Amino acid sequence: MMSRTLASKIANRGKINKIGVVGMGYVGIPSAALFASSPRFEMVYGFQRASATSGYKIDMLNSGTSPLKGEEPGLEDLIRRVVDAGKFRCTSDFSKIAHLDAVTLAIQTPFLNPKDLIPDFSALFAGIHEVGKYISEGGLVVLESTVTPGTTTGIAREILEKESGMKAGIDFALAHAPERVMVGRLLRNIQEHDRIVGGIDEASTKRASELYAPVLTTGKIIPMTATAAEVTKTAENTFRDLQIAAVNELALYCEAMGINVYDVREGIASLKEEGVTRGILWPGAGVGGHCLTKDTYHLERGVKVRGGELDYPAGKDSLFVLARNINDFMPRHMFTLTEQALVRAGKKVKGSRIALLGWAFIANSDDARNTPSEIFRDLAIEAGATVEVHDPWVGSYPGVPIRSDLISALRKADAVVIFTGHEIYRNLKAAEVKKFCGITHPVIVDGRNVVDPDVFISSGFVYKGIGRGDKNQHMIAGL
Ligand code: SAJ
Repeated sequence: MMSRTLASKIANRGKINKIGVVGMGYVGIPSAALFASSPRFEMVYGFQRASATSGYKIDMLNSGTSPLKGEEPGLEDLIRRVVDAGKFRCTSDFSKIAHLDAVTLAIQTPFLNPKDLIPDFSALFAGIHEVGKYISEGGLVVLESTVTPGTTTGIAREILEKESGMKAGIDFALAHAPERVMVGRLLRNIQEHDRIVGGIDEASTKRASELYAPVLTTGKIIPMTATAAEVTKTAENTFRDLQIAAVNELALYCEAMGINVYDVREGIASLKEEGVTRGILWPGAGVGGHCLTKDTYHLERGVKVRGGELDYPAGKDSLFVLARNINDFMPRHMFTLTEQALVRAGKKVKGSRIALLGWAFIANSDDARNTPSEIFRDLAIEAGATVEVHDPWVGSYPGVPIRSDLISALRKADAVVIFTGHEIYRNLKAAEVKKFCGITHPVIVDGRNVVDPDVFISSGFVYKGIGRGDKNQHMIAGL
């Protein structure tokens, strides 16, 4: 039964006109731009703390420029359009929230220590405190960040009520509507993916649905409770991570059995029939990013936070955490393959020069959050190698010099190790790479199946590839 009180306060406010988006990142920027481009809404404010690390975004956005590098089709134009139209403004003045009908929060929720399931909600809570200080009666607050199930109806609600002196579900609406974006297709994902909308009560779900409906093109609203929405989001990423772990384990088996995992994958993927899908994903050098690397732990923690009785095989690890461990193992496996290949070339890791191609966690993007490349680089340096990192998109990274010039990264390399599937690496020419390495039997280790092993092998390379058991023990040409 809808609580009259909240519904009437929302009705008094009328339609949502003015919106705030807290957190100008990969989620907040495209969301704010789409809200602002909708004729349904009058004005959108993007809220960004004027911090040393991210404060620069405020002026950039207000000059109509996107701070996000990497290919983001349509985003730059859209930002320019809504800024020129005076419908979007970025600010660090959170007091403006007092005049807004709805505020969304899209702030990172990393884990401090996955082992003990301790998340770092400090940035998110700081944002929620700011919103709580200024949210007004009949207003709507939506968490878009991925959070531990139980957070919206629990700690988030408590902070908002304490700061505002009002009651969620009575004086203001509160919901969780998780982001489902991927870098490289941010705008499309927001418009085309169905939107999970989970209110703490019906009135909140209804109000949040009113907020998102205008920016959806093919996507539709899927209403549910706030906690079900939190589980949906954490579980969909956990399932993806599990699928990737399954094909990574298969790749390791194929290497041991001397066969090509990509043949097997094609075979498995060919089984198609009504209701029978074998959604097998792609093996590779590891799983990075801000989502799959942590959402399993949010789901695991949710079971603890919600405190229900869990009936589970005694002493057995969580399948989901095991999947995390397998995917975290892949960069280590890349190191083992590199070590083995150098030995085949009569060398050791110690004293060798390694060209690490790809620092971003995903192809054709500048996003290097939790990149698997870092685990490999640390192992190689620890073992006494010199590592030159190249990436066409990632400009800089704390403590890691990144070259944008491929030739200088390849120069005098004993081994070339591919970690990211950037388009540029799909066009590597064996003869050219060999020329820059300047040796007879350079090593190449392919973590994304982007090069043709036969071409490189016949050019004298010592080749290793994830899942390429059919090639990893090849005869070395010219030896
Ligand atoms: N990866 C593989 N094999 C694959 C797919 C991905 O090794 O077959 C690796 C990628 O190289 C990357 C990592 O996994 O290092 C993550 O890749 P991703 O394609 O999952 O990209 P994300 O993490 O940006 O996007 C995921 C998506 N979640 C799902 O599809 C369930 C996206 O829809 C979410 O919005 C996003 O997480 C998020 O923000 O939660």
